[in-house]
Amino acid sequence: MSLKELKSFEKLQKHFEKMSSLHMKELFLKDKLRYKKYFLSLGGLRLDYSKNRINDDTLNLLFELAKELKLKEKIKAMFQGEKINTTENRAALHTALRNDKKNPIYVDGKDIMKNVSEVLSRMQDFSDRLRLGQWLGYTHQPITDIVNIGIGGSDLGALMVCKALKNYGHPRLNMYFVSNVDGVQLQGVLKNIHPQTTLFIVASKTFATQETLTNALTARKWFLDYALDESFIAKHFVAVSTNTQAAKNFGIAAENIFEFWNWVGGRYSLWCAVGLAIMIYLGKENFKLLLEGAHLMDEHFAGAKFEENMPVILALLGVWYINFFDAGSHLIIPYDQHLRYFPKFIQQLDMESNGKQVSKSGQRLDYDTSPIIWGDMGINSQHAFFQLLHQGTHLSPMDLIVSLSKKGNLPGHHEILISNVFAQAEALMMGKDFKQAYEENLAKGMNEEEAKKLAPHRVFSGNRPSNILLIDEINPKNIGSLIALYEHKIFVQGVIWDINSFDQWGVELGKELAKDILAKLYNEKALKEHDSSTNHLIEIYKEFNSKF
Ligand code: G6Q
Repeated sequence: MSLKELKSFEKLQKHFEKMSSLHMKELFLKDKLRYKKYFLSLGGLRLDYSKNRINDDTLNLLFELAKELKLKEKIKAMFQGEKINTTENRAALHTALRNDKKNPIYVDGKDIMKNVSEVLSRMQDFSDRLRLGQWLGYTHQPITDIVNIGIGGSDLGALMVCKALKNYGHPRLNMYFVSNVDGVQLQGVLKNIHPQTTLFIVASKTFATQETLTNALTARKWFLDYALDESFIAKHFVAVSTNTQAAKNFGIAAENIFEFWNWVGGRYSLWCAVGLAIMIYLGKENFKLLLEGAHLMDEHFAGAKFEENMPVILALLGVWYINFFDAGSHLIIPYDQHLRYFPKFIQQLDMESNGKQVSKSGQRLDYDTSPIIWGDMGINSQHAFFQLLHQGTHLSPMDLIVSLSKKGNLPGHHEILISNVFAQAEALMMGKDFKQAYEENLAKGMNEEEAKKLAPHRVFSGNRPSNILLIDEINPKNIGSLIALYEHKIFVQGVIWDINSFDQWGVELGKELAKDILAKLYNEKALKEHDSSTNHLIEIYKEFNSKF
């Protein structure tokens, strides 16, 4: 049965017809307790979702929809390790990676918690030695620079967390992340580091990703050109992978390989060995707090009733806008400089998970799924694309994220930051009508004709939804909770849309074609026929570079 045929969906459709013409201003006027009713907190996170185009009926119908789709049972299935990633026949058990009670969780009849603990303690031992200056390079010098080579899920999570928690980073360590196969990125990093004091982490779930292996091979050559002896590689290269054999074949010593498992999706993997860079930089205690924060959100998600469940509410609000208001995008707008990579991280997490067009059973869907996730730093965006958000023709719901704590900020800066967050949300919701704009123009000294002419350009329709997510302070525990909040929000939406949030076939086709085109660029035997435009472009490239 399609989502659209469900009883609760039909009821929501009717309800939408009423709600779509209501202005939030009126809802606030009608219900004095709205600010309090639509507010939740958990650990160091507080969510104000009162500035949404909803009332109690909306929420109740959305909860009914979730119940009709057996959300509770599906959450349980994920936590218990059922193979919910059906197209790859795998569980999706990132929650097991932060299962601090270590209660057994079974995959194929085997308790996976033993392996999780073992790898975690190897990571702890390694990062301790490195941080204490006991893990030495081949000339007996402590490591000062860490280069994580990986892409997508093997890059963005570690990069985002290391940037977010820079204040907790080890003062001796410089962290670099290389993902692009455009050599400019790696060259830029190599200029700043020295082979004697650098550790490369080659992070790749499959250990078959062309970009990562190319960058790793170039880094290896750069190292050996200086160090001259292959046996020194063991002091300067470690790998993170589910494919330990491929990592060994690459030349990484068995004791330098940190394993993870196919039941951890790439974009959900920062909690295990893919987070090695994080653990080295922040230390094992802070890594533990990151896991604890995520675990707190896990327990809340699995245990709280829908009415009080942060990920469930965020997800259902998204469904409300995407499937009823036809909102095609959703914005992630952090205001704290530390969170500047957060939109990029959520972009992958959401769009790779829920950017799907068929149901779990392979039926073409007749409703929209993942919105286009976009966003950037709030203050900067206000001076750039916020124009469209206030006065454009698209409805783009958003999450505005900011920390409450001003600790460590420059005097007077944090207050300006906060006042902008609150002001934006208010302006988006309240807007400004023609009468207000006209009267303001008159007050500025315009004559009636001028005031009337300019007024439409100064009208803000308002009624534009936003969630405000307040983080008490940017610390490892709260960042753990924040990431898990979005992981679970995305899971809930996947359940509502009946899609597999844990595969990513969409990234495969381009990879295959690129390999074939690469062979053509080198005049090697290629297997595929390409279209005339692609063949033309290949010829242009070859001819252009034949001169060099
Ligand atoms: C994540 C995706 C994808 C993946 C990269 C890198 O969920 O599967 O972003 O992480 O393609 O893959 P490897 O880790 O296998 O190199």
